[in-house]
Parts: sequence; C-alpha cells; structure tokens
Amino acid sequence: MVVKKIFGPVAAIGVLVLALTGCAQSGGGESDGPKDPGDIVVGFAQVGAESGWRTANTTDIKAAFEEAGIPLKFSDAQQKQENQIKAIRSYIQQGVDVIAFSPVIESGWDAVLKEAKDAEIPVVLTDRAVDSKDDSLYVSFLGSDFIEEGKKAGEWLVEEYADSTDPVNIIQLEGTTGAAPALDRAEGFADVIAADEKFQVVASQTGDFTRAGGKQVTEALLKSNPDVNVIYAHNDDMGLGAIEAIEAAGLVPGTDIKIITVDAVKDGMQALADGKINFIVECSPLLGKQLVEIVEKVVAGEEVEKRIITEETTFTQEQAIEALPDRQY
Ligand code: GYE
Repeated sequence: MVVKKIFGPVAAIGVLVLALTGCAQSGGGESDGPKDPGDIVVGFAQVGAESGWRTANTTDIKAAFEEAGIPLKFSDAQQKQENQIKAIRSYIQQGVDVIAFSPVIESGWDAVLKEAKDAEIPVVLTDRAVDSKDDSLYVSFLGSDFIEEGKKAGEWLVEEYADSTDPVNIIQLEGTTGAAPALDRAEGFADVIAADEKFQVVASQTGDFTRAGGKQVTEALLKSNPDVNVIYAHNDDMGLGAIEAIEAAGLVPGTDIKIITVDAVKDGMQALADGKINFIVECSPLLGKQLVEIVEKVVAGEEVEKRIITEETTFTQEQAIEALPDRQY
C-alpha cells in the first residue's frame, strides 16, 4: 500500500490532510473520457434531520452539488440504520457514480459496503466513521475529530474549576447510542477529566442528539441528581433542551448549572451569548464543498485523501457575541 503525505486544497473551513492511501476506484466504469458534471450521479444517504447541525449539513451539501452542477440523489434515514442501508442498496441498484453517506452508528456496515465495492461504486464517508476493519471499503472519510472535541470540552471544565477542591458533579447527555460522535465525545471528555477525581459523571444517558431528548433526559436526571453542577451535552440541541428543563425546575442555566455543548450552531451560540450555555466546542457541518471535490476526483480516477479532518475552534461567551453576526449556520 502506498502512503504519501499530501497537502491538499484548503476549503473555506480548512482541512488537515493526514494521509493518502492507494488509488480511488473509478465510478461506473462505462466510459474512459472525463465526465461532464451533469453526467455524474451521486447518491447521498443522510442520517436524518435530528439537529440544527444536521439541517445545516444537508443544506450545505445540497447547495454545493447544485453549484457544481452535479445531480444529487438525497435520502433521509430518520436516524435508522436499516433505512440508510436500504438507501445505499437502492443507489447501488441505480448504478450511481459515487455513494456518500454519514453513518448513523459506527457498526454493521461491512456487508453493504462490500456490495458497493463489488459493484465498483466508490463510497465516501462524511461526518461519521464506521468501525469496519477493512478500510478499502470506502475511498475517503471527511469529517471532524470527535475525540479531540470531547477533550476540548474536558479541558475547559478542568480550567474552569482549577481553583476548587469541591466535587464537580456532571450529567452527560450522550448523542445517539453507538454513533461515532457520541462514543468519541464521551471518550475524549472522560480522558481529560480523569486527571482529577473531583470530577464525577454522576449520570450519563442518551438524548439522541435532539432537543426533545435533551429536555426529557435532563428533567428526569435533575430529579435523581439535584446536586448537579455541570451538564455536558454532546450537541447544542440537547443542551438547548436541557436549558428548558433547568428553567422549568426553577434554576438558572449557565449559573446554577453550567453547560458545555458541541456544534456551535446559531441557536447554541445565541444561548452562549446570553450566558445560558458556558462553553461550546465547534463542529463544522459545512462539508459540501470538500465532498464535491472528493467526488470530482474520484470520478476522474484521481487519488483522494483517505482521511480529511475538519478544522475547528471553541467559543466562550465573549467569542460567541463576536462571532454571531457572521455565523452562517
Ligand atoms: O454534532 C449533532 C448531529 O455527526 C457531527 O450529529 C454530527 C453530529 C452533530 O446530530 O448535532
């Protein structure tokens, strides 16, 4: 296997190109000449519409393909793996040139990815990873480093409570069970807070990345853990749901209970600016342009980077106030 380092195109949000492995399969395989954008067909199997992040991601991907003049077949799996598998199988049957998808959970993809490989249809993973051992089942994986995001959340917390020796009781609102961002954001956070035993995750439950889920879980967990100091939510939407539950319990979010979230979508940033959230780790949903670039290269038979990591930052209240007017999503 050839492994070369390459420093590739820097799109709006910037990319860190880690490594380039092997040669991409070329799609379809009927003609040798370069394809017109209008003749390329891409099938995209989206997770769902569970969060502000997801809505921004869908809008960005659709807009990027429209701008590139590449027809996009789009399906929404409503957060169900079986629906995504069905959509991918139908794209295989239709003989699309490239399949892209954001796997709802990490496991269980080998069979359908093998079917795509056998049909010589290259697959691009966007946003979330699969746990397949065989990385020849996909040509590229474009998205964030979720472990790093969890670490950034933990680092802020350690810093925030640096001068205190009292216990810090934390409720964790997990993303969709088995999803890469839920597993990795929990792992990165746990690694960092393990440095000091005053940090205790007293309860951790899934809110499925939705606002309603975050609210419902927080309502229940506040009753069993009245002495909670911090809520760490794996995305803004669950944090926003938690705010509603905290206020309904007669407490002040951001003051009585500190809140850390991940994403930095507009509603989250507004709550941070308003002091209801205390810290947000950014996760960019703007993957459309880079996905188009990958598709164009793959179809042209060019090599593509195997892993492209999105560059991200973090926001405090002051930084959110400053960034909000120009925030795209
Ligand atoms: O953080 C969350 C969404 O996979 C990075 O999914 C994505 C996550 C995002 O529902 O809001």
